[in-house]
Amino acid sequence: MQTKPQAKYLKDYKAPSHQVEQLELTFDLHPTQTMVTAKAKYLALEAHNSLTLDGVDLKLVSLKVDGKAFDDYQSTSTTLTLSSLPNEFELEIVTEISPQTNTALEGLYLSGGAYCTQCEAEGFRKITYFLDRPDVLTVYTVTVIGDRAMPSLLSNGNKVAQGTLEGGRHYTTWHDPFKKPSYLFALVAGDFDELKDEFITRSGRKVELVLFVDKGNLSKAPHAMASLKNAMKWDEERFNLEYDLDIYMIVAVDFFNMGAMENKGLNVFNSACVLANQQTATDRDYHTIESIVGHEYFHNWTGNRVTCRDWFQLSLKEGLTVFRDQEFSSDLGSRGLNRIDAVMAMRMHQFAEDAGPMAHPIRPNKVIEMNNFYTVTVYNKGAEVIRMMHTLLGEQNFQKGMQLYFERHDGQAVTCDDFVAAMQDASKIDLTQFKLWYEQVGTPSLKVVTSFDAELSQYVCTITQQNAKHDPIQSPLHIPFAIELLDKEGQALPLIVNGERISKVINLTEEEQTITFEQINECPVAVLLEDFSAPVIVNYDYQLGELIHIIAHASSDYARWEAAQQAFTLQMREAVSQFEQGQPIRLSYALIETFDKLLRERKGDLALLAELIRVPSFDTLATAFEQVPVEALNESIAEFELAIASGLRSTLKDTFTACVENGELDHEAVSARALKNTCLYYLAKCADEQVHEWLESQRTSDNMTLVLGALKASLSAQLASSSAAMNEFDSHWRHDLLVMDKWFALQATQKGDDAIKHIYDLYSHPCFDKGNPNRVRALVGSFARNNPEQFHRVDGKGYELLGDLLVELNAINPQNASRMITPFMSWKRFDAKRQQLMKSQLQRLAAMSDLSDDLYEKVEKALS
Ligand code: B3K
Ligand code: ZN
Repeated sequence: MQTKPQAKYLKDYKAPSHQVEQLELTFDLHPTQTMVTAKAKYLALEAHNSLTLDGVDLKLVSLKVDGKAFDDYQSTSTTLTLSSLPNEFELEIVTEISPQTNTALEGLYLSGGAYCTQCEAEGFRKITYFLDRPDVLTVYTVTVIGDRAMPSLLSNGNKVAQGTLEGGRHYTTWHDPFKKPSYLFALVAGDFDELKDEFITRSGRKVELVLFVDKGNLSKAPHAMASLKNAMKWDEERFNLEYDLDIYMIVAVDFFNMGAMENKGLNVFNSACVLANQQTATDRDYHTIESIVGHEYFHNWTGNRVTCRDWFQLSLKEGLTVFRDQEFSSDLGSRGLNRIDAVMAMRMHQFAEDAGPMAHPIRPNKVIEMNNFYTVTVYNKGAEVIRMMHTLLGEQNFQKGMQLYFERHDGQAVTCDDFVAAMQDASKIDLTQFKLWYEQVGTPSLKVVTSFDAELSQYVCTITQQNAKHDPIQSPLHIPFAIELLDKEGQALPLIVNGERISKVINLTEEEQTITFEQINECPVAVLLEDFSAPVIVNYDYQLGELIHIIAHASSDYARWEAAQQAFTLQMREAVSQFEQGQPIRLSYALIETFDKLLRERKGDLALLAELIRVPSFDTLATAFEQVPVEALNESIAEFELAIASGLRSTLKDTFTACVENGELDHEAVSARALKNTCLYYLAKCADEQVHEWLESQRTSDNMTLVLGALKASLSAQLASSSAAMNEFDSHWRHDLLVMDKWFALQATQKGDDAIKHIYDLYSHPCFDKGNPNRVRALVGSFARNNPEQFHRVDGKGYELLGDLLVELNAINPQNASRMITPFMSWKRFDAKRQQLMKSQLQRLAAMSDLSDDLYEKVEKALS
């Protein structure tokens, strides 16, 4: 490894040395020689006569202080320090940058033919020398100069001037009246199609809405626009928050490291999170687009108007904004299904992160590369922490807290403590112990023991908290624990404690707590941690019969799904030991019967039913084992699926036929398609002529949800017809790279010994490009995630494939490389052989002389 990159610590936070009064930026765009002029007024806070600015990969062209050339400065590869400065001065810096060669997609870069920027977290320093930290806020005026072949020259705020220049050039000037940190700066220049609309705010102001997409994609923009308008309305109604500028712009680009970015008034989006029509996008894509458009819009208040003091506070804006986007999706769609989605992400990804070498609190205290901390812990667990506060305070008090937070901090850069203080002061609920959630590491667990005393008519529940072993905070947390007790008929019993009726949510604050429920005349079935009321693991010895009772009767959809997950996990533990003893694997008939009954009744939400009968993924089931039993798990999943397919064959067929969908996008049609696809997935495993017909008709339909459902079913069942079907898809969709990503993702799940070779071959497919994060994630990300059989091959070829890619990506795009390394982070959870194989890939990376900080931080942690 090269010289060790330096870590930053939360405890070392120091206020900035200077304040920036205003910033004027001028960009003279050129693919390899863009000139950036930054003129700013600096004001020393306290007595400072030197100023250290951040700057990376910049060519310094000129530097002036108060209009005069200045040479009292020193630079390193990441800083520029000016000395002997007056207290107040104007600084003009000209730098030269090369967008075309910027493959890291951070700072100013070219995506297709368009210029765009990504500055969060620390990309602004790749544009000009500046105090590139979130607590330096200023007012920006930006002039963009470019070729007239690029009609749109965009930046944040409102357009204030434009005009033509010599040599086929023109310019536009933008002014953003709201003070902002540099990470929210954006610039876009290109030739786009525009979808225009408007929104009238509650107070009657007209806001112009513009969506910029690649030429020819206009017909795929209306869903994102509708989502934006829904988000604007929802934020007014639920959070009392109105938009503030006169224009809101969204630009869709093809090369983007993540989903989207909330730059003030000018969001930049990954085109995959904007473009949709029913021929090219699945119902899930539609849902994702709505939620991401909402998320970025909601940042305008939670993130932009009130921002983070330092990057350790990232969850202040991300946890809160994820909570808000989850609520938005739940208010507009199905609350139960949205909760299931959120919990699946927690279990599958966040619990794994918590258990691995990258485990960190939702407010991390040590960071090498900030981009490595846009994690499921900061985002999703952060959102769960906000949700717990919401549960403890209730909607009304929570909204009072939000109002106070904005009253106190609008226009400021603040900390998570400031947020909790507003919640506490507004609600008068003591959150002192609760705040430990910001520091604790790893997933806490709750051991639950219950007993029933018929004579006393009491049901006693003893709950013991245990912090994760690697948690520095070894003391009890404040945990809202929701519980429901079901009687034999499946009715929810009133919860009576000390003679008084209590609510579902119990406050756990001690290491061990005993709750005695009174007036209970028969042993109930307990629904524990209902609605996933806290991000914890519950250990309780459920019997299969109890879980089946919950599946049938619990009052919340979430709890019924959760019981099905638990039932599968319980069965999986048995299956794994059957496999290890060389016995046949069985799935309980009682569970199959339960599913049969549910499918026959077809009550409630069909999409929920589709989720309920689905065997959990390899990654989800893996979390239930200390050491992941790869072969046994793969084998058991396959056997379970086969058992459901054959045991429920005629019911699945009846269900498939009964699910009529009208091709629309309303919840009913979406749910019907979801259940149809789940049925087909199973049916393909024992396909007869009729099933083949159904597969063929879905595959050739003009609805992408149905097409993909059919393809996935055929591939998973390894039907002979699937290879021709895949080829046909390829030739049909080659012109649409976002659709081809679905094809790459499916290719990556192919079984059989030549799967690996197949992926290496696909690197030369005309649509594939290692520089495009969407393509890489579709093919290799999906391989590592959704093809456990091949990825975890004992000959190590799967690991080698990922290792090879990481070596290349390290040079092309370190952020993407760092995301793709995730599967290796859990190497210690596998058997000795696989541990060795994964470790040697990590060591191979560690030995690289040009290892990026992004990968260094993870490799070092994984190996230590
Ligand atoms: N704030 C951005 C994420 C930036 C990631 C930088 N590596 C998108 C979002 O969370 O809304
Ligand atoms: Zn966000």
